[in-house]
Amino acid sequence: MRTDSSPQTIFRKDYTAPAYLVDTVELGFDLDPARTIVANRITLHRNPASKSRDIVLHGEEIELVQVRLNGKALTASQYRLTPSSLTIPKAPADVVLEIETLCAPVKNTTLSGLYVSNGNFFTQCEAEGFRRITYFPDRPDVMAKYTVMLRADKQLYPVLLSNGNLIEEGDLGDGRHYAKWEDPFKKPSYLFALVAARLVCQEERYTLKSGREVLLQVWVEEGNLDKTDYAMQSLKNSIRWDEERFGLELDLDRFMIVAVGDFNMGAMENKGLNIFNTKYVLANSRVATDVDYAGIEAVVGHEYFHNWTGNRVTCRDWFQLSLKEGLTVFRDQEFSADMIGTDTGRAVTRIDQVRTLRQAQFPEDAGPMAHPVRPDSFVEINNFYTVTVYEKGAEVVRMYQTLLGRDGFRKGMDLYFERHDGQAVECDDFRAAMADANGRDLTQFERWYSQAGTPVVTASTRYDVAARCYEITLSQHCPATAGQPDKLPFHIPVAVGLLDANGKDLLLRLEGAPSPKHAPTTVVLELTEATQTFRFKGIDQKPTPSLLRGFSAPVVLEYDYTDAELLHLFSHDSDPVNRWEAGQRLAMERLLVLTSAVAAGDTLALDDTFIAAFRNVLTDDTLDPAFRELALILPSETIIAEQVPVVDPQAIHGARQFMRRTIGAALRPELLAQYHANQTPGDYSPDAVSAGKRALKNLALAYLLIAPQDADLALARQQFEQATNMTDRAAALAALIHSGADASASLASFYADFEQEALVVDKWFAMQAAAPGTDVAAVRQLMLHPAFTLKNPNRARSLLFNFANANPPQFHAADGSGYDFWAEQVIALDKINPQVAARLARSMDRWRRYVPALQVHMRHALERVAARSKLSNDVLEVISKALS
Ligand code: 0A1
Ligand code: ZN
Repeated sequence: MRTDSSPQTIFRKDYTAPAYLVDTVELGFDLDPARTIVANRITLHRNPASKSRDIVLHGEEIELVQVRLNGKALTASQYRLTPSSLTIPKAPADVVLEIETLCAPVKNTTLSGLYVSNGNFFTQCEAEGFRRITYFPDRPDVMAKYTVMLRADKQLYPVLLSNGNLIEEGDLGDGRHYAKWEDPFKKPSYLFALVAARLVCQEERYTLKSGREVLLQVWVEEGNLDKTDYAMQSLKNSIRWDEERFGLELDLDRFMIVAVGDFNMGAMENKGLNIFNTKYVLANSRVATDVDYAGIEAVVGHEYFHNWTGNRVTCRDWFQLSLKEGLTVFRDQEFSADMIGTDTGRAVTRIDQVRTLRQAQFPEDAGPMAHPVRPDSFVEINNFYTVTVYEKGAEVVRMYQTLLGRDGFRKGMDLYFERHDGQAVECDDFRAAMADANGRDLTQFERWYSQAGTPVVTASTRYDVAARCYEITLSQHCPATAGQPDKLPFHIPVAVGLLDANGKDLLLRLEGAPSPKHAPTTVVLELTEATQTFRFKGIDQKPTPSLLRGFSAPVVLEYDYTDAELLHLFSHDSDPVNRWEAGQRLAMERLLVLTSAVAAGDTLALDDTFIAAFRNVLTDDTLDPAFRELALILPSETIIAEQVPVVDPQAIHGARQFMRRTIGAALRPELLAQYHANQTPGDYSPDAVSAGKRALKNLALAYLLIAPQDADLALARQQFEQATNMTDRAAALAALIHSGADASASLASFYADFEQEALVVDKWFAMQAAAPGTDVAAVRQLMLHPAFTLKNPNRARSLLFNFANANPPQFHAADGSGYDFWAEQVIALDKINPQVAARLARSMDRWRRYVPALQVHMRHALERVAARSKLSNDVLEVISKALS
């Protein structure tokens, strides 16, 4: 919570080295929910890189009992204590500090620091949670070796875990027991973790490629042991993959994953003791969908990969967050793609990444919270765990690989570890390793880290028959963002191909470039100036350009495609990402026309050419079902909103619904045929092929249920009742809810069947929240349901976030009631959990783009929140940036 009236902005340029470095940390915990005693013994030495002789320790919401320096208790006059720090001025060069503090984990609803969830103790220290446990220089460039002694009641907390290796355990005789853990690796405080809990585990001994054996454990509450197989399998796959792709081996003898029901984010990479949101661990076919399974694989991979990219090499300061996050997201994306293995499978994962960027990152980059991948300032670091730092950061890393090739990228990675293992470094160090390992100048590439905003690349082309030459001119500009009015050109890899009239790829020979023995069908053009022209030689007919293949850079690509060219690409492009993209462009053009027509009250129409193109892809059995499903999903209302000058959410919703309804009616026989052709009988398996079939089948069902005939409703009800897995059951229920037909009986039976499964109850709330038939009053009603609570982040997200972000027509109700509700909930959540409140606050980011009548209500709601006297820094930063 805010302690003084104006929150401080922290600037990257103000970085100074720590005055003291820590060698060892010995922590003793006497765990008690209401009164935990933490004894902390640290050895420090003065940092030669600093002139200061003051030891500055961070501390928040903890009670200091005593502090001893080199064996002597300090009196209050010998240190300075503020609500957020403990400073010992003019300290000697070598120091042993012994600090005793108290905290109350059961009262900690922020889920940062040491907290209680369902009666068990957990910690979350990234970014600045360790200071809520003990006084410490809580910054990532202070790395130390930790030994941890845990003492707790044996009955209540039979399992005592911390980082590294268990070196001792035993009974204390008074109903309590202890466990001592030692982490052999130096680490920053944000990677510290402990768990004291009543849990059980699935465990396995696993042999690394080197022959060394390690112990793998997945810890969950009793009753969930039937849901740990997939997480364990994903962990083993991750270990193997990192050995094979990057030559990186697990450096510990023991690696643990622990699931917790109350968690602010997805999971956390604490050294050797990853703590996970249950959502990313627990799965079986009864409760988890294909999307859940994919999420588990990705997040288990992500946290495991952090062991090298984040833990062995960490960040110097939090401005460098993308150094570990962008790189680790890229690694988990590559892992998921490799697990599928096929080219189209890889492309499907790539398309999903592009959708996320457009849905969330492009809007962020164009809104009031826009920031570079490496931000220059922040008020609250927790607000910067963003799609820009994570997903755009991963795109930046991907561009190195696109520019340097897979082998070149690997060389860069090897050099990065050779230089920086055990260090806390900067994004620039990663870029330098990539450049030096490949003898490349990547100076200009730095702008991807320093400049915010989504670059726009505009292409124009010219075909010269006589010269048999095809010219592509690329220009770039980047819109202004807060504090960055003018941008310099980026170094942008633009992968292109050229299709002939039959849809075949032409062999490409780029003028001025060395000609390889075999001419390629895709070349990567390097756009580094404001405008550049590239010439392809020996082109005998005017081709259709396939630009930005594989989405080779996180940019908006503008090119004046004709409908005929897009149809050609949609039927033939050998690059599946651009094939999908052509379909999205065809749809978007029409959606924009329809949106205007709805707003103007004109009659709506959709051309047969478009329907025919969709029919062709839907029925093309040579294409993967997973690809067909993606190709047939229309751009979301959020993505459409980013394309119009002034957002009228009702018009967008009306346009998109009209298009879906028209497709559903026109393609009814084909949709039904695909529905039946893509059944997955037999035992459930979450593999990509089966999941793709289910996705296509369930998309067909959704289209059929937009304006359902009785037979369609019967089909959905039958699927709902007879489903043998959650993917099909949930899809049928969602389709029924969205159809507008009475789904109350199905909703009730679903709830009754799954009320013991928290993650399924989340789905039950989420589905209702996102349905266009659910208005504010209905959401308020759902909040009164006994299973609803604001205290559990997953539950709060399932209802509130889905309403605010996935139900535009109701959230943006004309009377502003959605915004009033939003303001109330941001305020209520902020008292419990500022991090989660600040995320909900972000739902209003784009308010200035809406029609004036809505803007008035939105401003009013924002001001209502801003007027509160006791806002957290988290919410205050988001709201003030929105209003500024
Ligand atoms: N480093 C984690 C994400 C994470 C960040 C902050 C947290 O609490 C405030 C928790 C988790 C990851 O990238 O997975
Ligand atoms: Zn991460």
